[in-house]
Amino acid sequence: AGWYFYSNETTPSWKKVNYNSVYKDIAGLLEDEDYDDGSYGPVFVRLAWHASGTYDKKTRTGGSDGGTIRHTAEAGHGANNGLEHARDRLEPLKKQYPNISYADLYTLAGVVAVQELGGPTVRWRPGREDKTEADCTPDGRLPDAAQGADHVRDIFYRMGFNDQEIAALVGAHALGRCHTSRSGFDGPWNASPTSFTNFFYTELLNSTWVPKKWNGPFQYVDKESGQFMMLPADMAFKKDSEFRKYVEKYAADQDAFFEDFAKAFSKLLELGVKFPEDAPVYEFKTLE
Ligand code: ZEM
Repeated sequence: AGWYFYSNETTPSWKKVNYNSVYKDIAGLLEDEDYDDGSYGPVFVRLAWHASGTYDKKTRTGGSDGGTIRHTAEAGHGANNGLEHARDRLEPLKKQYPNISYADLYTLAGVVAVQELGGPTVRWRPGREDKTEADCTPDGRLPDAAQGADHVRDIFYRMGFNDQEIAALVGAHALGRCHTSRSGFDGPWNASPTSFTNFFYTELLNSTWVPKKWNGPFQYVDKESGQFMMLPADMAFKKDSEFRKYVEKYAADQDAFFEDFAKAFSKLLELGVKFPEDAPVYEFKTLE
């Protein structure tokens, strides 16, 4: 007795968080009629993806563990422009749940957004730990929208994905839009940017895509209305025959897309994470 100098508090912080409650509170932050198309969902998905997509399987560096995307060094990478909107929106929840790591909060926000905007259930585990600015990865690990299939493969093979998984992941471009103030590109991919659908694939195949006439970076618009867009990297999924097989499959079969997206997105959010052995897998119920 009286031996223990250290606190006898043994519960790790990740176990002190009610994740069902965090899920509900993130869901409560999605809608805002004054922001973009009325929802923070798309930018939450992009935050979760960019937090995770720095992973390099060879050096086992990067990934969502560490929550390093919040540090100036990484937040300042060009590809991460605009993600402060998502981080700032989530910040009150970090105050409300001081035991959740930023790394868990940002990845969970992506899961909530996918599910609440009508997408599939995405399996998610807690237990990521935050790291310091020194753990930020160098710039250049995320894909460049101006490039094609070879570049897309280089980037996603580095993370450990195959062609099928890459084609499933890019279906997230059913959500949200490009902002000239963030990436330089402009416009939404389809008419329902706050619903998780297989419309990325149907639009890609069924619309005629022509170069946009403007002074901005090279991109495509649909010939008929001029309202919707594709990035050069998106068009690679139509032109490349291996990617296109999956585009055709997911355009024809929304259930197949949902199933494959859920698996690949869950894998993305876990790249490089050393989870505690007793971290449970959550399959959250969608609200309402
Ligand atoms: Zn995106 N993405 N992305 N992406 N992305 C943008 C927006 C969104 C690429 C890309 O360059 C861009 C994945 C893959 C790839 C989302 C999710 C996912 C934007 C526009 C660009 C330029 C940013 C802006 O201006 O606000 C490229 C080249 C990709 C690989 C081929 C994957 C994988 C994603 C998730 C699984 C989402 C949801 C958006 C919309 C964000 C918003 O704010 O509306």
